[in-house]
This record gives sequence, C-alpha cells and structure tokens, in this order.
Amino acid sequence: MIKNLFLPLFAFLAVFTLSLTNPAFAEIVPWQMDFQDAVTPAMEHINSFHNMLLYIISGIVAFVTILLVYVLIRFNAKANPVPSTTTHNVLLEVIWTVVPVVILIVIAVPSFKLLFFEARNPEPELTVKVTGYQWYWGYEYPENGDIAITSNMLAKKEVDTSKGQTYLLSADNPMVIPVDTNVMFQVTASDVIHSFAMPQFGIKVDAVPGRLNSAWARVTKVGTYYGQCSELCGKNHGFMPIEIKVVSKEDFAAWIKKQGGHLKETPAATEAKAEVKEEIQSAAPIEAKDVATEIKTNK
Ligand SMILES: [Cu+2]
Repeated sequence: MIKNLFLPLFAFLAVFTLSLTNPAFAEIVPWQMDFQDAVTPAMEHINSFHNMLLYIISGIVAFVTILLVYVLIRFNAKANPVPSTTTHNVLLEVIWTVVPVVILIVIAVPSFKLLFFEARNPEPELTVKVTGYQWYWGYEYPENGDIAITSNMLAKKEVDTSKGQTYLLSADNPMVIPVDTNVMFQVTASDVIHSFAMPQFGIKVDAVPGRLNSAWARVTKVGTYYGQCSELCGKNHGFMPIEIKVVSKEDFAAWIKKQGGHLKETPAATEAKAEVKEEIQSAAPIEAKDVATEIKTNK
C-alpha cells in the first residue's frame, strides 16, 4: 500500500525536478515553473546557483523521505515490538553535525561569490535614474541631456497585440537601453516604497523615497523585457509594470537623438576637453605677461 503511494510521488518529484532545469521551459508560457530566460551575466549566475541548490535540496528531500519510510516500515510497533534503549552514538552524532555544516559551506561559497558579483557595479557606460511614483515609473537619462520620460501602463483598449504588447505588462513609454553596455540603474521613489524588479536581468531593488539605491545590468540580447513593481505600494500596485526595450547601440543613439538628447561623452573626450581647458588656463597669464613686456619695450 505505502509502496503504491510512494512510486507515483517519486515519479512526480523526478519530473518536477527535471522540468525546473529544462531549458525548453525558459520562455514565458502558461504553467511555467522555471525562471524566464537569463539575459544578463548576473541572472545567469543566479540561474546556475538556483540549479545547484535544487540538486542539493532534492538529494536531502530524497534521503530524508527514504529514511522516514524505512523507519515507518522497519521500526513500527508490529515489526519491532521490543524497541532498543540506545540513547547515544558518538560517531552518528558527529556525522549528522559535520555533514550539514559541510553542505552549508558548499552553499555559502558560491552564494557569497554571487552576492559580490551583483553588488560590484562596474564602471557604468550609461546611467538611468528610475523613480517610482504612485502608480507609474519615471526614467531619466542624466548624462544624455536630461532626458526624462514617464512610463504608464497601457489601458486594455490601448494594447496592440500585433505589436507584441501585453495587457498589464506593456507601457506607453518603455525605458530604452543599449545592448552589451554596462547600465547603472539609480533607483528611488517620490511617495511610498516601490521596488524596481526585472526578472530576466536578475534585478530587484527597493525604490525608497529619499534614498538612492543602485543596480547594474549588462544585457546581452536585444529584446523587450518586462518587470513589475515588487513592493506593495497602494491600490494600483499591480498596474505599474516596467517595460524595457533593449536595442542595438545604433538604435539607442537614434532614440536618444529623437528625444533631444546626446550620447554620453567618452572618458577620452572628457580628458581631451579638460586638457584643452588646462592649456588655455595656463597659457593665458604668460600671454598677458608677454603683452605687458611687449608694451613696455615698445615704450
Ligand atoms: Cu509601486
């Protein structure tokens, strides 16, 4: 009877575990169980860490289940009428202390690695300031000529499915960022706490009024990505989606131009400008002195 119950359970667990690690489940589909496709290095790290944990916990669950079933069958009152009175076993106690510690260390090392990777904020090539409002998002490009857009959810009647838009996810003015670029998101809010979350980027940052949080992403695939406010922020919390269009660098330059902005200066350009400025500053007094001497000698 017990055997009859546990076989289907194990089969289900096996299929479930496989489905979680199967790349065929990567797109957004009904009844999806795995994450959406990773499009940043951070999310790829999160994915592999998640899969590693899944193997570990599956092993632990299987081990404990088998042990439980064994105890139920082998040591029930009928099968084992005279129980043993043993209370201590040093070797066993050392093992069941040391093994979990080792497992925790095995988990901790990649976990810290991932944490530091996500927090390292590499030299940004583009900065986007994200502000959460009740109940929409504001995106600013401070280094590109102060471009500011507000992004509201599309109403049901505005959604154009032929353009690939989805109700509750598509926005009127999506954020636009270039592919293969280190983007820094500076995240804040103006009224209550919101949360800026992009599952495919591996980002979830609280947007707190009066505070500036940051996250970074280097998206490796052109496409349209969706996220949602992930901090309960009021009655329209579920209606302030985040839509980000990741485009080629050329398309981004064109978009920035269309918005009336300009591309960020490269560090080399900034340096060249500073050099010219320095030259002018250091040259000016000499010239003035030269002119003064010239005037004197001409007298
Ligand atoms: Cu919100």
